[in-house]
Amino acid sequence: MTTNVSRFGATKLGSAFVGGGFMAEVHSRAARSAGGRLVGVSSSSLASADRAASRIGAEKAYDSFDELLSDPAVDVVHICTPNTTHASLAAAALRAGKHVICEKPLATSVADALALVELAALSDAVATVPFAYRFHPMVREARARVRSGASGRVLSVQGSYLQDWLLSSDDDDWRVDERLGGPSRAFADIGSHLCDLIEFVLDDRIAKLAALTRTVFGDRAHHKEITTEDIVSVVFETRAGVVGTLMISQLAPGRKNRLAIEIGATVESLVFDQENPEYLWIGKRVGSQLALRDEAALDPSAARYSVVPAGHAQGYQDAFNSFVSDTYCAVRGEEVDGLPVFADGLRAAVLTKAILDSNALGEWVSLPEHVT
Ligand code: SOE
Repeated sequence: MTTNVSRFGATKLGSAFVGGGFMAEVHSRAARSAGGRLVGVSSSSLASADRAASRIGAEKAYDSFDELLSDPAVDVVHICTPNTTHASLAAAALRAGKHVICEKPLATSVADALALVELAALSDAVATVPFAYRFHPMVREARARVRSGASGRVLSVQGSYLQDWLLSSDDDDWRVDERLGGPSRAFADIGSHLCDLIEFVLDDRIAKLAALTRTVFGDRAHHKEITTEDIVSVVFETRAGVVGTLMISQLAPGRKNRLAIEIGATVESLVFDQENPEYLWIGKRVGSQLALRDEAALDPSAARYSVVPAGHAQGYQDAFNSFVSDTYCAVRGEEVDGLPVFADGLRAAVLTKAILDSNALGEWVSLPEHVT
């Protein structure tokens, strides 16, 4: 892999993007903010790669993904294409010796996700999946409080991830189509973020779950006979014995991107809401507090992700920038804590399968301990 030396003398990593939609824009802003050189874009056609390259300010459009992979100026490949293409693109990028950031779901089957984890382990590449909500400072603060024991013993968790952008049958998107999105939609798309965040903050794993899924609209504007789910509800227990519930819906009026977790522990409750990410509610029997991000008061592991001074609101793109920045730090050989890697993408695939199996069987499903 070649790297590019910036005029400041620092090593600039060459970033390339596959796909030209909303997520490619988010990735490209983050890559630029992490000091990446936006080398190029490949998409479904040269014309759409060209449009995406000028929109995000990348140097060139590639005619094909192969051309992107054979460009020695590319160090990191950002995969931002429809879900069912992720696994083969990520595998090709790893085989070409590139570092990879692959959008979630990493793969739409456990077998494919496992194969990618194994392939990444055989290379010296950094291979990450953007579970970017881990990079909100108040999430890190919650994690630090749980880890240090300040919150006491965790007893319960209540999580929800609610959106309304698919609320009506007129709303449509490639994600509803199993052939592009994979067999699970609401869970793989947003429920996976929720479970990742819960397991990350608790440093624990869901051990067994019972799920109920619902496809409200079998027909949408451009898709018929839709099988992917709009709503998922889950009851679960973790390995440490924490009991929890989840509600995941893409048909929740007024909720735009509301990922919320409430942890109930013996000393305090902790509530994080990604539509209000500057705050952590620390609930106590006496003296509850709505804590505003203030780096002076945060655990150092959380203060690291406070990127503008307290009182100057930071949010989604900042968390994403921090994720890409940490990925690039890892590429440069620096140690970073809590980077979501391909094994975390595999974990999401395992959970997704458990959700679909539990719904189909109408039974509790235990998660395999040995996989992740
Ligand atoms: C759409 O549901 C979406 O863009 C997801 O695909 C992202 O992962 C989530 O962060 C925001 O919502």
